[in-house]
Amino acid sequence: MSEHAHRRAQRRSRLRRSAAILAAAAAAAATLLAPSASARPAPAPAALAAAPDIPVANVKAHLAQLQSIATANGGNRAHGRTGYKASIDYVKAKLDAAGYTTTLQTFTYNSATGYNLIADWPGGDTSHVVMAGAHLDSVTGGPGINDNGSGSAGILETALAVSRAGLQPTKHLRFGWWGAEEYGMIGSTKYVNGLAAADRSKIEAYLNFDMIGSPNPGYFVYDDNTKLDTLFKTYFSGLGVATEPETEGDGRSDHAPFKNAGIAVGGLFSGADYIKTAAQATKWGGTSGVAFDRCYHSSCDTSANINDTALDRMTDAVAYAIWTLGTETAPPPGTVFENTADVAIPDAGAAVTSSVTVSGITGNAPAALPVGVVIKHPYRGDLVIDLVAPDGSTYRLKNSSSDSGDDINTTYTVNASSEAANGVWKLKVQDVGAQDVGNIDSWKLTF
Ligand code: DTR
Ligand code: ZN
Ligand code: ZN
Ligand code: CA
Repeated sequence: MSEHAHRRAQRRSRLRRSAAILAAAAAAAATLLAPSASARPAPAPAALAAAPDIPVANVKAHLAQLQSIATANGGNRAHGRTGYKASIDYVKAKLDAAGYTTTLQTFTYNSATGYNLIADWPGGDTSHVVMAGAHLDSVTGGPGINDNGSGSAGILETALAVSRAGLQPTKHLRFGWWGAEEYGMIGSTKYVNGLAAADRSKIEAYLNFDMIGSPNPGYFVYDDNTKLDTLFKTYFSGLGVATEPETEGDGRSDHAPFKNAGIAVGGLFSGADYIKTAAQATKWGGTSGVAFDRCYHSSCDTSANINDTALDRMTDAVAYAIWTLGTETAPPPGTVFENTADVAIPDAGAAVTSSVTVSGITGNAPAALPVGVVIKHPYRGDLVIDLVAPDGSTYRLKNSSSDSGDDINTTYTVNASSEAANGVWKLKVQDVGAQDVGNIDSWKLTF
């Protein structure tokens, strides 16, 4: 038997004796120990001002205008048609009058000129942008009042409420109305791809609102980002309205190009041509066995094709998100982002990871980033440990060795100054030695 194996054998018999003693003690203490919690979310944002109620009558007035525009322009507001440009002109005029800095971005698609409208609210830290967007185009077959006049009017009225309040956010607020979404998110893709990398990384959150007034409504929250998902779920739980994750797939609206660019995305959706189930009708009211919007992409998607309660609730949720995110104050130095969930480490097997989502931190991570690691393992020499930054860069914290000691409870220091602070960081652990097995107990980053 090799010296190494012999030492392990001795350690194992010592461990068996002490394990029996420990087991008895653990049984007594087990009722006192709380099971390890899941990852601790980023610190709750501290909103400096409460969001106002958005008058749904104002939102409906915008929808009436968009309906009139469609009626006057061949029954639609589609890309490349006169009704779309008239819609953009309507929204832009409202924002110019309210003090926004507006930019009309043109592009060509299917040999027709398309338009994006970007509106910046002057002020706020321009290195931290909170953005809300909605596509303004309809299909050619109808006026597109729910799809997507509802989202367009909802963010427009929220933007006007920001102006009425004279809000002075800590972060920079930006709103976008996209062209040619119905042809495959053409306008929003053009916008994102046109951003310099530095400008892209300044967008801390993009919130998308596409169909938020469906006549047989559901309340769906995009589940792409924990913080933004939680923000909307918190709002709706305050109303006593249950929500469901929006699971129709990432590529279904204008948040897709933002997500593909690594920007945190969230949003709300009240349903399209899918059928409301009996359980959903019990939860939300309305009619089961019928589509959330029977007029999806049809000529009957008119101003009569709106559920006012859904539009009201959804638009108030938009305002809540804009006010909360827009007035967040940066977390104080020494903010801890921790994951306390146990993760089993397979013996001499594949690496495992545990994640923490860092948000609200300005700029890059520090040159001396403390990484606190707690691992339960009877032979820590088996373990190789890495820190993985949001962009995938890997930093070696510990190599394997012949260290036969128990457990790891160490704070490593990493020069992570080239890494953007915000995003999903991972601890990656691999057990590379046969026998002896353990688990990640918790780990944390301190900014
Ligand atoms: N594709 C959108 C409607 C749509 C369908 N599923 C989802 C999910 C999330 C947002 C939007 C949608 C359109 O027709 O504009
Ligand atoms: Zn559509
Ligand atoms: Zn849409
Ligand atoms: Ca092992």
